[in-house]
Amino acid sequence: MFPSDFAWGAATAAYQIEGGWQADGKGPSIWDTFCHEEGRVQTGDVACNSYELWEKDLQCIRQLGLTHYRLSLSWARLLPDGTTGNVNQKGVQYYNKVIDDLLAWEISPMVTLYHFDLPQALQDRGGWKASCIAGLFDSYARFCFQTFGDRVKLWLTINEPYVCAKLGHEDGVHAPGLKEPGTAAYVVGHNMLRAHARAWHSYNSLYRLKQGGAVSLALNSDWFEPLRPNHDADVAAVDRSLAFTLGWFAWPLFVTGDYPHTMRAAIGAQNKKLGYDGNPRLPTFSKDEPPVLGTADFFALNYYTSRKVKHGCVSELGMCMKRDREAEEVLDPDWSICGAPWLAVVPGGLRKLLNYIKDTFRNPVVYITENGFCQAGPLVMEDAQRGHFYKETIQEVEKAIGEDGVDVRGYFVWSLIDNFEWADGFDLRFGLFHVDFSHVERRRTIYRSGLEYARIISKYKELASK
Ligand code: GBH
Repeated sequence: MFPSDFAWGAATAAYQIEGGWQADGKGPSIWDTFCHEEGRVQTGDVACNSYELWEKDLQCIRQLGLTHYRLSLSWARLLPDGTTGNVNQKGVQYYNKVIDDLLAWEISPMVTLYHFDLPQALQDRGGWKASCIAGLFDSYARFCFQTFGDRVKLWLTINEPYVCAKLGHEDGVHAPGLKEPGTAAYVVGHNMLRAHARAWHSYNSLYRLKQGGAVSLALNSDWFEPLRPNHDADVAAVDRSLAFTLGWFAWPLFVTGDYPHTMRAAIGAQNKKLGYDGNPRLPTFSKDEPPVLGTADFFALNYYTSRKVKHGCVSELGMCMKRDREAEEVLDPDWSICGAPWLAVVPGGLRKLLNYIKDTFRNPVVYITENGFCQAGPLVMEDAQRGHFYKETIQEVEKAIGEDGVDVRGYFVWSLIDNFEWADGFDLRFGLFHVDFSHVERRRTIYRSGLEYARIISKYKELASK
């Protein structure tokens, strides 16, 4: 049983669906730059064209019977050069319409301020590696609270700082495509926490009383288990894996105001082994800045998959996060893999992770802000396996609430519609609706799994109303 006010949602992100990359005065973002680099084929220039076809998305949302819709704002559409000195009114109008339309149908928006698409103008000033980004982000956040906060009550500042930091600045497979292993990601993660905290404090002191909303940020994490449960080294590797993903951000926000000890110790140990005598790599929070501890009004979790881990032998690697973590990920052969090679289907891992969050991060209110399953290769509209996945996953959430007492308030499927899946372009399809990218109309057609999700929602809504 789910409470009658449980949030049943689906999620998208601006760059992945909107297109209109230079429509009506939008400025370029780092993803525009990245995708236009020579050698890359697919771009989000048009994507699902939601900038022009928002009404079609609204129809999808209504067909599913969602109570909530999670979208992100394109910073560069609102503020083309990233600063509030220059506001693009056409961008404001677009998001006003989206928000008003949702509310007209009694659907609550959950709005992410930043989902990977930094204005290029700010990248040119050092991007997330530069300390000044925290203040710039805070101004943008205040602008959004001021402009949309009368109607938006659920805010996420940043989506997946882990992914921005690591894939964008360590591995270089996401924009801005930097490959600076073992250093930049820690700086970026740090600045993202500083930026988030500043925005939360702004909301808290300037808007909370009047607007009455809640502000958090979305953290992604897999669930980890030791490959050999009786090996202490594997158990310690699980600890490190959780510390280097979820703990990296959740510890400062929910527990101590600082990074997990495990993380500091592991990085310190590698610095020693490497004879590295530069900076300590993992930054320290300044006492002169607004505190990070306590700046999340709820816990927003993006969960996709699980891993077995074993103590890693990494001496052959140079300085990098993988070496710092010293944990090798192993896929359990019993877990099936869906369309993406990284996505092992493990619905049960979600319940375990939810329990870990309850126990470790002081029993917070939790929203599952993303969870999904994709297909690749030939199109399958009758995707029974995926429908089954949603059903099973939601049952795990139900048990986490009913049997374990985890305070879960909402569940959002990634994603409403097939979209631009970052480094994988349009080849991975996560949507509840198929999008025909070969035609200008970008026709949306519900998958069987979309119908299944709609059925699940209506069943639980009915149960809750009795
Ligand atoms: C989410 O990240 C994003 O928020 C969303 O925009 C995206 O569309 C969705 O996932 C689906 O991918 O290729 O082996 O390097 C989820 C966390 C972390 C999962 C990076 C994929 C890449 C593994 N993602 N990971 S690999």
